[in-house]
Amino acid sequence: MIEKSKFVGCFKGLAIGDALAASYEGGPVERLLWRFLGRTKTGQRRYTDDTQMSIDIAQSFLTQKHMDQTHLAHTFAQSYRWSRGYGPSAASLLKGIKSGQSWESLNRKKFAQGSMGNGAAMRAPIAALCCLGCEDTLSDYVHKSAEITHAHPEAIEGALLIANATRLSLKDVESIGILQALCAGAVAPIYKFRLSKCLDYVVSGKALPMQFIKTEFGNGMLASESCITALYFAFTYRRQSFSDMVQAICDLGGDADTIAAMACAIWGACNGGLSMIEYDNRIENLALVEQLAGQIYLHYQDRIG
Ligand code: F2R
Ligand code: MG
Ligand code: MG
Repeated sequence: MIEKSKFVGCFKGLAIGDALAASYEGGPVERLLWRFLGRTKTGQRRYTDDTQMSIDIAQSFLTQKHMDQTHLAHTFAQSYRWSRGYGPSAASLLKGIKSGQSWESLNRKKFAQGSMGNGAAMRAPIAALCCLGCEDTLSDYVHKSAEITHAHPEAIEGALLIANATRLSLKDVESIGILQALCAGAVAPIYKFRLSKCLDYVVSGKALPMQFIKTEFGNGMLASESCITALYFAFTYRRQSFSDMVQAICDLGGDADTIAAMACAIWGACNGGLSMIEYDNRIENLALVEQLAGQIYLHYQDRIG
């Protein structure tokens, strides 16, 4: 049986990583903007779209008890606020849903195959939590939660990779075993290539220079430019300090909040939430995040009897 602390660590890790790395995302304009938006009135670090959409997945699951794409699409749309820093096509899709259009009519409107941004992968750890205990539903659940906003096969595969890495981390599978399993199941050539390199580097245990990590795995907003980067950090730092991992991701820059959200969720799934207590009063709404993780855990307990 998986401990509750691992569920809490996964969800809190996602929110903490997102909030701490948000001011390192993007170029000078985005960083400057976040200096004005990045704190609550009481001085806590604000989280971004990564955490908000993860909260939406949790709340929709806890209300509906199963994957209901229409309900989830409306939950995403109702939570949308420009000040959370959503991706541009995600923002216009969510505004379209809010104005009464269906997600099915919008998710291939801007790009013929749909968005291949990392916006589905960034919330995939929480989809994985919702499926623990009946894991044969995981692929379908992640696919359906992703395609509302991200129909492109690379966005969906990125979400599946992050969800499966989370699931296996919760179960204490060793990092090499997790990466081997992900390599064996990879479909898109870019993921096969980057995963096999990631496996080699994690096996070698050597710290890689930042520029090299950027060239090998990417640090951009596409799923293919950020998911393997997050896996590299999560498994390289698995037995090291959480704050050192977050600092390294901030130093890498680019899509730092999202790489941190995914890596920190997996780190938390491996190590549990106790080592994150120091952040409790420093990050917006962590009590809600912890409460949602606890409620999802109750469903897991019910399922496994
Ligand atoms: N939006 C942000 N940050 C704003 C600052 C970023 C900065 N300008 C920068 O360039 O680094 N952060 C949040 O958005 C990311 C998640 O994005 P999501 O939800 O995937 O959004 P979207 O709009 O669907 O995709 C992002 C961009 O990817 C490119 N793209 C997507 N699909 C494409 C396709 N089929 N063909 C070509 N390009 C495609 C577009 O440029 C999209 O705008 C996270 O970082 C989150 O923190
Ligand atoms: Mg974000
Ligand atoms: Mg981001």
